[in-house]
Amino acid sequence: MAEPIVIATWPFGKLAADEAGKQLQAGRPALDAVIAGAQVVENDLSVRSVGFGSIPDRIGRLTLDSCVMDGQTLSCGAVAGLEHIRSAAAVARRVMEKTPHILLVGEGAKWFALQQGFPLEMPHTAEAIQEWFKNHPDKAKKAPGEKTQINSPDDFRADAMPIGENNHDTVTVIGLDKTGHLGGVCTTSGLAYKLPGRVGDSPIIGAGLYVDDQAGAAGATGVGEEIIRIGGSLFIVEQMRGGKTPQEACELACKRVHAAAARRGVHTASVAFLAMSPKGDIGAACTPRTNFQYAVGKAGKVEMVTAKEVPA
Ligand code: SD4
Repeated sequence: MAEPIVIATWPFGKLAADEAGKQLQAGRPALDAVIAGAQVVENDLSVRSVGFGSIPDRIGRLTLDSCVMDGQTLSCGAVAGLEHIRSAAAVARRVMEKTPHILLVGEGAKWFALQQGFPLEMPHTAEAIQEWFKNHPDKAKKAPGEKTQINSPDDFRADAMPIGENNHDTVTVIGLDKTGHLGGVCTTSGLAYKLPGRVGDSPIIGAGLYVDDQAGAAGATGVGEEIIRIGGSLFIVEQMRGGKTPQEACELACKRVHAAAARRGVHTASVAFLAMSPKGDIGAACTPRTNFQYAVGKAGKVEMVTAKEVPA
């Protein structure tokens, strides 16, 4: 019988690790436990980057991205750009279980969620609306009524909020259950003030998450474009399959991100990875100035750990 363990991104990952850890100790399957953990964060309105209450996109819409993956069967499901439905992770799981597909987006994802019995809800809190009016990039930079024009990637990048204290966007939770199976989930509202329609790494299997009992599991957080560019989570899992430890594999992924940035002549963005081997060994790493902390839940206790920064 395996010793259950759970890891989860950022300080709010503690909430997820607490719940998932309890469920793993009680003998629940890894996927059930990690999704239950992620839902605690999705339901916490004070968390401004996961689930309802999050910072909306550039035009004030709150859209959610999520994926789930089962390490035993490689079954997976995802939603992107999901609006007005509270638990993106639960809908992602339904996509996995009830359809032959992996990813549903936008209106289609919402239609599917409604058809599955999820209620339509208002995602904004009063605080989120006020904050959006105060801070969103177009409001700050344009005169009233002036049209927003996006002509180059820099027009958006310059405005995007850096990853910081209030923009820790994704809860990624990975767990090993008593039967030795791995499960993972990633759920987020994406980058604050993102362009409408923008999808990050979090609902992309292989980018924000990858889970395979035979090799290990990995998840990501940070600027999703840079994670997608290197296929971050699958890269880490394949490194573990090839014999690297979870720590070595996460550090190699950061080096890939640095190399990809150098090839475009730009500074490396904030990204962070965490990983778990099939036996429950863990690792994590991030790019400089990311200050990536993650929660580790084991034997009924949860502690926060700061990840190693990998220099360019
Ligand atoms: C995204 N990876 O949408 C997410 C955001 C995030 O810390 O995790 N930020 O790109």
